[in-house]
Amino acid sequence: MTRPILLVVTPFAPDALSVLRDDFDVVDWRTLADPVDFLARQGGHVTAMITNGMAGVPAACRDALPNLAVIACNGVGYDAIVVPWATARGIRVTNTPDVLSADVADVALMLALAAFRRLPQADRFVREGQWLTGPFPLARRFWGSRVGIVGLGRIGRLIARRAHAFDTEIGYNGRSRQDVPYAYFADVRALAEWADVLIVATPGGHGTHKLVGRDALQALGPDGVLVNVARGSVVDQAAMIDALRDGSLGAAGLDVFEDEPDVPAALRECERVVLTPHIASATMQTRHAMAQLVVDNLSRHARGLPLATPVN
Ligand code: 8YV
Repeated sequence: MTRPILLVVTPFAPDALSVLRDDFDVVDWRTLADPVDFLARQGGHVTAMITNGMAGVPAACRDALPNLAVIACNGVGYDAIVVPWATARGIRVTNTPDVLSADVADVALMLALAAFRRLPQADRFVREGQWLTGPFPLARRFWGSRVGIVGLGRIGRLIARRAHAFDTEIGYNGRSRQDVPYAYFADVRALAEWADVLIVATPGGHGTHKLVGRDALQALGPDGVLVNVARGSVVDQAAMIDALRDGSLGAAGLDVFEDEPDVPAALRECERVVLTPHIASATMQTRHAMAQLVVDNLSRHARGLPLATPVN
C-alpha cells in the first residue's frame, strides 16, 4: 500500500522529522529536482504539509494536492496560509502558539534597549579602536519611557510585563480595550504620538497590512523608536526608510522585513537601525518546543485524534 506523503516546505528539525517517518514518507519540497513532475506523479499521495507563516502553501501545490488534509505551520503566525481556502477544502491548519511568546518578547525588549542605547554602534566603537580617541556619544535612556504596544495578544502581554520591569509607562492598540492596567489607544497614530517607542507585536496578514503607516511614523517623531517583531508587512517599510533618512523617525530595531531575507541597502547602511535576521523565536529550547508541537499535531491527525493547536 502507498504510504501518505508529508511535504516539508520550510526548514524543519531533522530529529523531529524522523519521528514523523512512522506515519509518513517525508519529501523535502526544496530539494525536489522536478517539482512539477513530483506533483503530477505523487501529488495525490500528499496528505500533510509542514510550512511556516511566511511561505504558506507554494503556489504550484495549491491545485495539485487533492488529498491534502492537514497543514502544520511551524510558527504562531500563519498569514501566508489562506485559511478560508483551506477550510473550504476540508484542510486542517495548525500553528505553534504560546511556546515562542516569551522568546519573542525578550527580543522585542532587546531591540528596544539596543536602539535606545545604540548597542551595535557602541560595540563597533570599541572594536574599531575609536574609544582611544574619546568617549562614546550619550544615548537616550529606555527606563521611564512610554512604551506603545501594537497588538496586546499573547506576545504583546509578555512584552508589557517585561517593559513594566523597566519602570516604563505602557499603552497599547488593538481591536478592543482589554482588562489590563495599561492605557488603551483605539488608533495606532494616537498611540505613536503618545509613545517614545512603538513595539509592533500584532499578527500579519490583510487585516494589519501597513497598519503602522507614514502618519504613525511621523507621530512617533525624531526621538521615537520603532521596534518590529511581528511581520514586515505591518509597517510601511518605504515610509519608515524615508523617515529614518530625513530624521523624522529617531531609530528602529527590526527583526522582520517586508521581503526578507532581502533587506534593502537603505536599511543595511542606516546608522539609526539595529537589525536582526528574524530570530525572535530562534533559541534551541523554543525551536525544539515548536517542532514538538508540529509533530504532536501531525501525529494526532494521523491517528484521528483532536489536534493540539488547531487554527480552523
Ligand atoms: C519563526 C515566526 O521564525 O512564529 C512565527 O510566526 O515568524 C517565527 O517564530 C518562523 O515561523 C520559523 O518557521
